[in-house]
Order: sequence, then structure tokens, then C-alpha cells
Amino acid sequence: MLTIYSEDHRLQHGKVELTGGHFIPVVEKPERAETILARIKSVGLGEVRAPERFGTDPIARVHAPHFIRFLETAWDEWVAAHGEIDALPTNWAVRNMRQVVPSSIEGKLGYYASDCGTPITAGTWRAALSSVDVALTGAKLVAADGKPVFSLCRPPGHHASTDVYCGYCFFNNAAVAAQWFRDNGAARVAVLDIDYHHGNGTQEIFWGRDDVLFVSLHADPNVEYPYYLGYAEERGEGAGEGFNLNLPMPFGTTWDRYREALDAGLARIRDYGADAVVLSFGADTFQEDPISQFKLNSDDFTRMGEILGRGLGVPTLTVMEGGYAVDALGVNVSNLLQALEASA
Ligand code: OKP
Ligand code: ZN
Repeated sequence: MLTIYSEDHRLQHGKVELTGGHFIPVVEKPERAETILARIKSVGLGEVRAPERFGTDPIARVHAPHFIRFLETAWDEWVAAHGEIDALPTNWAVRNMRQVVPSSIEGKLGYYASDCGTPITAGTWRAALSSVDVALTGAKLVAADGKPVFSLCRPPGHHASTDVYCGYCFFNNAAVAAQWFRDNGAARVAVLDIDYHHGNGTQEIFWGRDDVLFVSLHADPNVEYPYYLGYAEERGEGAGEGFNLNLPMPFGTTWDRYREALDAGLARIRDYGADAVVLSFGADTFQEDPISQFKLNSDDFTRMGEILGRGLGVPTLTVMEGGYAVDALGVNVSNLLQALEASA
């Protein structure tokens, strides 16, 4: 399988995030992509290619222009106010306040962010742009010859919505790629999100639409991030009603339970008749993941890949999302990709 990868991901290297009352070293760190790349090379998955540059136009198909401009200028505005230290919000535009965009960078951060775990750094803008390029380059190649491609995106994307960044995500790489498939010949696109966390951003972006189906397998948001979206009763709205499928699962979920949800999600995608699939792949369902509570093992990622390869049956772009057990991350990712390719 061809892998798309850019070293520019290293430009996103935040120092700390606020978790459990502590500032802890960032969980979403450059080593994640490095270890996946090293493993892909050592198992000989296939060629590794650098991305093309697409610019912001395809991003503006799913993100608000004012949000894109905010991310472009946020670091400089923050440095002017506070000097060269990671930007984290400390105020939020919650329900009882007006939804205005203040001119102060403090006010902007709280308007555009929804958590205190997603630092904006000197390199965030370029890393986020490059991560989208990695996804779009993969989409273009999948559309050209139908063969599966792996876009080794970093930073991840599935929590980023039209105009909110959070959960280590700035631009929604998978959503931009899905929209690109729509704009380049695919009538129906499905996004299958198998990251441990609900893909709230992708859900929000396609919520009112029937031309992009969103299916997500994730931990129950009643007890897990992102907490305020991802419940089973969320099915889409207007034209999009019935085109959003959430399959939340409890803490401690093991393979048997997970497999049932995977089969249900794949059945929905087959029934939908997608022309292309974007797989939002987080390996944080792994039993040793430091921030997650599912119990899949490394062999389960092989099983997952086999089921996906057999079950999808349409051109598939795999986009990297989360996965934080860095020691096993390369193995888990290559297990899924090798099995997916072998059984497609
Ligand atoms: C990203 B992906 C606030 C941070 C809350 C965020 C988890 C994001 C997971 N301290 N935790 O879906 O793997
Ligand atoms: Zn995740």
C-alpha cells in the first residue's frame, strides 16, 4: 500500500496540555508519526511519497473562511500578547454568552477552541495545512486508480468542525478528503470513523447532508471525550436524517463486542452504496492506550483490517487519527493496513 507522509508534521510539537488538573506533556506528539513511518518501512508496506500542495481552497469547502484565517494568524497574535509560548485558551464562549469574535487573541482562542488540550504553536498552521495535503494527495491517488492509500496524517482531524478546533485537531483531514471525493466525481462518500473517540467534527460537518454518510464506532460520550456529541440517537437532520450512525460502546470493550459494531457499520455503508470510503483510523482502541478504555489487542487490528478489506469493497483512503501507545502504535497500524490490503 502506498503511504503519503510529510515531515512537516514535526512542526506541531506542543509542550503541555491540561488534563486532570495537571499540565502534562502533550499526548499527541511527533514520535507517533515517526514510529508508524518506521514500522511501515520495516514491514515493507510499500512506497512512501511526499504530498502535493493543495492550498486552502479544498479546506474552505468544509471549514469557515473566518476559522481558516484565525488559525493562520493566531500564533502571531498570541506572540504579540504573550511571547513565544504555546497558546492555550482560558475562557470559553459558552451557552450564556454571546457568540461574538472579539479582537483580543484571548477572546478568539475561547471562541474557536473547545478544550485546553490543543496548543497552537509556531508550527501549527504549517503542520495542519500539510496534514490536509497528506489526506488530499491520498484521495487524489485513490480516485485515480482505486487502490487503497494510507495518508499518515498528523495532527489528526476528526474533532475539528466547521469553525471549532479541539482534541488535538485543527483541520478535519478526513472531511476535507471526503468533500474532495464529492467534488471530483464520487456521488456518495462514506466516512467510517474507528478512532476510540467520537468524530464530532466530521459528524457536525456532514450533519445535514445525505451525500456523505458518517458512521462512527467509539467510546460512550456519556463517560468519554468529546462528551457532548456521539450519542446513538444522533441520526442527522433535514436531508441528512438517517445518514449519521453512531455506535457507542462501553469502557472495557473487547473484540467480540467491537466486531458486532464493525459489522453493523459496514452493513450500513454497503446499503448506502458509497463510491468511495474515507477510513478515519485511530489506533487508540488498543488495550494499552494511555488515554483510552477499550481492550483491543494487536491481533485484533489484523482482524479489523481483514473485515474492512472484505467488507468495504470500494476505493478506500485510510487517514490517520489518534493512537497514543507509541511503543505498539507502529505494529497496530501496520497490522490493520496489511490485512486491509491483503483482503481487499
Ligand atoms: C483525539 B483523537 C483536554 C484534552 C482532552 C482529548 C482527547 C483527544 C483525542 N485536556 N482529551 O480522537 O484521538
Ligand atoms: Zn481518539
